[in-house]
Amino acid sequence: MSTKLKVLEIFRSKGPEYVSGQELADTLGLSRNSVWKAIRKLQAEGFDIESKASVGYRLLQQEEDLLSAAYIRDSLNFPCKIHLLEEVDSTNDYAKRLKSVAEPHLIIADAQTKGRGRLGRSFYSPHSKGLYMTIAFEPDFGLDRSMLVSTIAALGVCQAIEEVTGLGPKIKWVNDIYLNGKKICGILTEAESNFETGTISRLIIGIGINCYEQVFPDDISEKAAYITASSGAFSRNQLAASITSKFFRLLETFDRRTILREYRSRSMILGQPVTLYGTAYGALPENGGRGIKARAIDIDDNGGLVVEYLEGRKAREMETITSGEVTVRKDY
Ligand code: BT5
Repeated sequence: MSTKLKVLEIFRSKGPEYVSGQELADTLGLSRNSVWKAIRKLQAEGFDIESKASVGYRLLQQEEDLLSAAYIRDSLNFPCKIHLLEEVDSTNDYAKRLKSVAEPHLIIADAQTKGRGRLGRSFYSPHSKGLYMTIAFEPDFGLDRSMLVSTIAALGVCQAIEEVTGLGPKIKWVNDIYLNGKKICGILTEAESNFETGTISRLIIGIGINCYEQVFPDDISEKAAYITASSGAFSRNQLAASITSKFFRLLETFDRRTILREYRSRSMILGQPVTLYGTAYGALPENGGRGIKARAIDIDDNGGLVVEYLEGRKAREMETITSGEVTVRKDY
């Protein structure tokens, strides 16, 4: 971690208290001049650091949790091109427009005007209230591994939220993240394939997290939630960096057994009565579909959901599903 980030961490841990330059220098084992330079850099990046003669420095409570490409870049220990945008249609669409992603790209926007969900749905993405990011890269693995990418993304996001906020989120298959029974995050995984070679040329992992207090539109107000009421309680930069690091680490080690074990232990639907929606089961719930009743039994080795049908033609049969929408039944 760079000196700048270490200084920032100390400020965050001290809250409104001042820290003297000497204390910073002693804690970090550096000269006061190095500490001063780091503080100047942070100020130049927009961090509001107050200095008081013969007392020290403190980080003033930011009205907004500012996004900083420099902070994120310094937190990652591998090359990654970062695009920080004030507003964009969709970070996933921006990633598709990039000429090359031979080196991984991370696109983060403070707001999206056309944030997308799965199955043609939209994702509400207001200014400064969430983390809307896309990781785009060229995979050096084939289709077999790509099946698990969504699973890995959901797991990485959970681990990162836990690391940065101390909270324990759950996963609703396939990759919605829930806190206290409400959705705080959605993930949209897209791939561009090369028909000639039969390989995937680009993977695009879009992650939207409701970080801070916000008023949700009526159609989602019952099911959506945010992580915390106070803006600045944690840093979106730290969360973005942590998600990116964890995602690539899980992908690189690709320890299928460990990944699936942890994914299962974080699942909020295993063993539960659920309703399945999607192409094979009629219309989606928002279009009046009634779906089909089933029980969620397991997650298979490719991240598919093993279900036992509780009604219809296949009642009492088991099947693995790989797409669609699942809701936990409350009428049970
Ligand atoms: C998702 O789809 O939840 C995937 C969302 C991915 C969003 C990220 S943001 C960065 C990147 N760029 C994009 O354009 N997208 C990605 P799905 O499981 O289909 O859920 C969509 C449904 O969730 C909607 O139909 C609403 O019911 C609900 N929803 C919409 N906005 C929400 C929000 N902010 N929080 C919680 N639920 C929401």
